[in-house]
Amino acid sequence: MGFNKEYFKKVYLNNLCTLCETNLEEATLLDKYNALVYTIRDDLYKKWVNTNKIRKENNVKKVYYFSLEFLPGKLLDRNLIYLGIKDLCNEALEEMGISLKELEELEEDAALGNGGLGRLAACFLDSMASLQLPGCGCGIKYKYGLFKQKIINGYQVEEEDNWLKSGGLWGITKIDKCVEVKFGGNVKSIYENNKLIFKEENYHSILAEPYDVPVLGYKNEFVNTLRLWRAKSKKDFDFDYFSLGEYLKAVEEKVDIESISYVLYPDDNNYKNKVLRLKQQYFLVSASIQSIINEYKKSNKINSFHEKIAIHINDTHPTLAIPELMRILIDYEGLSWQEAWHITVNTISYTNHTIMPEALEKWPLHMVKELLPRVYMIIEEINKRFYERVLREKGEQKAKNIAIIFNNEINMAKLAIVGSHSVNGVAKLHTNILKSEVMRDFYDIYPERFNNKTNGITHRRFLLKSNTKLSNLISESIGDCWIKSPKELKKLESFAEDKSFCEKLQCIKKENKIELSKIIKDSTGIIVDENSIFDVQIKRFHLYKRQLLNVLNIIYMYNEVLQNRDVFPRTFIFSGKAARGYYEAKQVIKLINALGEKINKDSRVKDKIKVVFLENYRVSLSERIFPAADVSEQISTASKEASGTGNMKFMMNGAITLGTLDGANVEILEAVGKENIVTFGLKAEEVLNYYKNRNYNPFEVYNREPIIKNSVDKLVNGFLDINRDEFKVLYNELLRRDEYFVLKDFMEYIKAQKKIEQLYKNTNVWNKISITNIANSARFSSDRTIKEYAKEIWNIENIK
Ligand code: 26W
Repeated sequence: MGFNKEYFKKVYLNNLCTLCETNLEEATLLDKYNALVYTIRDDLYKKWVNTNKIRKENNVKKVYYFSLEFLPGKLLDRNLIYLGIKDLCNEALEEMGISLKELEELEEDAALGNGGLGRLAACFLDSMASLQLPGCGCGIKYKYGLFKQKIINGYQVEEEDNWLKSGGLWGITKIDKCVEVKFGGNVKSIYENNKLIFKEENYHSILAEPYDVPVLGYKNEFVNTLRLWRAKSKKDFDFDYFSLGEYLKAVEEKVDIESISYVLYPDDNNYKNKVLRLKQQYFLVSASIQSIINEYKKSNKINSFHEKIAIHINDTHPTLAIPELMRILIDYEGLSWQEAWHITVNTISYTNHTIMPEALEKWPLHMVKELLPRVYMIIEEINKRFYERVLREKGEQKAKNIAIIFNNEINMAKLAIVGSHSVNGVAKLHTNILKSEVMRDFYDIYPERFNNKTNGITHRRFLLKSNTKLSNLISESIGDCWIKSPKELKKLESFAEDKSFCEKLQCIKKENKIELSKIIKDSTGIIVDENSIFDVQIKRFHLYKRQLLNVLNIIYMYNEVLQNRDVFPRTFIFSGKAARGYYEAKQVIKLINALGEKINKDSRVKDKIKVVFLENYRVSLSERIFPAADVSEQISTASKEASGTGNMKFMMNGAITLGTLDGANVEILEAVGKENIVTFGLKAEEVLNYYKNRNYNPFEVYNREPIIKNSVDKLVNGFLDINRDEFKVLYNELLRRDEYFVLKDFMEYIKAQKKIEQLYKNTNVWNKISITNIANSARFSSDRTIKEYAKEIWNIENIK
C-alpha cells in the first residue's frame, strides 16, 4: 500500500466519520471494524480494477468455478497479510487505542459451505489469485450460512448463522448487473424460416443480483472475483393486496422468491430431493452463464466461446450448467445442436468428490419438467442421442447402464460425464475407484476424459497465517521463498536432526498447545495437560468417518488406566457438525460428550485421559487447532473418503497421521515414507470385496474378541450415566450391520494407537517425523493442484 502509518490513521479516522458517522471516542467495535475494512478496501479495489483492466486488454482465457458452496472463513487478517500491511496496520490501530485482534474476532466466518467441498473451493480461489491465473468463483449469496452449533446437555443444537451481521463490506453489490432467471411455464415449438425454434411462455421470472467479493493474491497486486448471486423479486410488494390490508399476502411472492438464496442446505454427502435445492442449483448456473456470455460477447464471437472460457463444476450440484449453456447457445445465439454441443462439452469440466451412494444426485423427472421445461427437453435430447450411440456401438446392456434418465430420474453424475471434456477424482485411489467401479462403463467409452487431481490446501492460510510461530521458524531457517514456492519446504529435511531446530519446533508446538488449552478451558471448562498427546479428530460427523472407532478406543484406554496399565497421558479433541437430520451422527456427538463427562471427572484416571468436544467447528476455530495437534486422526473406512483435506492441514503443521489407507492418506504415506506415518486397517479393495460378497459378519467379530465386546457393551450396559437406550441405535448398527467395518478394524486401531504412544515417548524420533511431514507437505499445497487444473484441464495461463 502506498501509505505510511500516519496516512493510514488519517484515512481511517476520516472513514470512521464519513462512512460510519462516528468518531474514535463514540465508535462501537463494529464501527471500528467497518472503518478498517473501508480503509483496506480502498487499496484493494484499486488493485481489483487494475487487474480487470489488464485481463481485458490481454483477452486471455478465463476459468469460472461453479460451486454451490464456498467456505472462505474470515477475511480481515488474510487480506492484511496478503497486502503486506499487517504490521503497519496493527501499530497504527494500537496508537489509536484499538486492538486489531479484537476486530478480527468480531468478524464472522463466511461459512457458505458444509465442509470439504466448500473449503476446497476457497483454497482454489486463493491459489488462483496467488498464481495470477484469471479465475472467477460463482456461488450463491446465502443470507444464512451453515448453522451454528451449540452443545446443550451434550446434544447438538442448531442455530441460524447470520454471517452478514459484521457488515459484509468486503464485497460490493452490482445492482445494475442483475440478470433474469426463469422458472416454470411451458415451451412452444414453432417453425420460423424453415427452422424449428423454441419459445418459453408463461414462466415466472426472478432477478439474480450479483455481490462481488475481491479475492486477493499473496503480495502480487492481483485480484480475482468471487461472484455470489442473491435472488430478488422484481416487485417488492403487491399494491392490490396491500390496499386491502392483506399485508402478508402483499409480500408473499417476494418472500417465496427470495427464499431461493435464503439458506445453505446443511447436508453433506447426503442427497435429498427438495425442490428448493433444485431451484438454487438452476438459479446459480443460469445467472452465472448469462453474465459470462454478456461479458464475453462484448469482445468475442460466440463460436470460439470454449477457447476463451472454461467452466468447472464442483461436484454434480451445478450440472444444470450443461443443458443451460445448450439452451442459451441454441435458443438465443441461434447455433445448431452440433455447434452448441461442441462448445458445451469443450467448455465444461467436472470434479467428483464422493462415491457415497447416498450422495449421488438423482432429480425426479417430473420436478425438472415442471420447474425447467426447456432445460428438461434438452436433457431428454442429450440422453436420447447418447443412448442411441451407445446402443449402436456397444449393445443393449451397456446402453442401459449409461442411461442418464432411468426410473423417472435424471442421474446428474452421468449427465456431467457426458456433457464435459474432463472428469476428475480428488486423490489417486478415489480416481481409480471411479474408473474401475463407480463410473466403469463411462471410463470404457471415454477413457481420455478421466484424470486425477489430488486435492490441496492453501499453505498460506493454514500455515503462514494460522501458525505464525512455525512460519517464522521456517523462514528463519530456509528463507521465506516457501510462501510463494512451497516446494522450498523440502529444505527443512536437512533440519530433521538439528538439535536446536528440533528444540525450537517442540517449543512452538508446546506454545500452540497452551493456546489451544486456553480455548478449551474457556469454551468447556475442561483443564487439559499441555504435556499430554493432543490427539485430534476434527471434521464433519459421519458414520463413514468413524468417530465411533476413536470413541471405542478411548473406552478401551480408560479401562487400561483403571487396570493400572501404563498409558501415556492423552487429550482427545473432537470438533465437527452433523447434518441436522442425521440422527446416528448426532448420537455420536452425544456419546463423545457423555464419555467426556464420565472420564474427565473420574479421579482414578488421574488426568491421564481427557475427552474434549469443541462446539461450533468452523474455519477460524480449525486454524487454532491444527497448529496444536500432535496426532491427526484420519480413520475413515478405506474407499469412503474421496481425499480428505484436513489430513493435509495437520501434516503441514507437523502432526503425525494416524490413518487408514484411504483418500489422500495413501499419498501422504508416499510422500513421507512408512516410518513417518502410522497406518492400519482394511484396504479399499478388501472393503469393496466385502460389499460385493456380503460376507462380513460383525457379530462374529464381537463374540470372538473380548476387548471389542467389552468396549461395545459399554454403550448400553449402564457404564455411562445415561438411559441404557440412549445409544441403542449405535450399538445395533455396530452389531447388526457395521456398514463401515468399525469392529473389523478395531484391534488394529488399538495397535496403531500403541505405536503412536511409543513414537511419542521418544522425543527425537517424534521431532524427526514431525519435520519430515512438514518438509514433504508441498505437494499438498493447492498451488500444485491448481497448476495441474490450469494446464491439464482448463488450458489457461497466468497473467504476468
Ligand atoms: C447433495 C448433498 C451433498 C452435499 C455435499 C452431496 C455431496 C457433497 C460433497 C461432495 C461432500 C464433500 O464435501 N465431499 C468431500 O470433498 C472433499 C474435497 O474434495 C474431499 O476431500 C472429501 O474426502 C469429500 O468427502
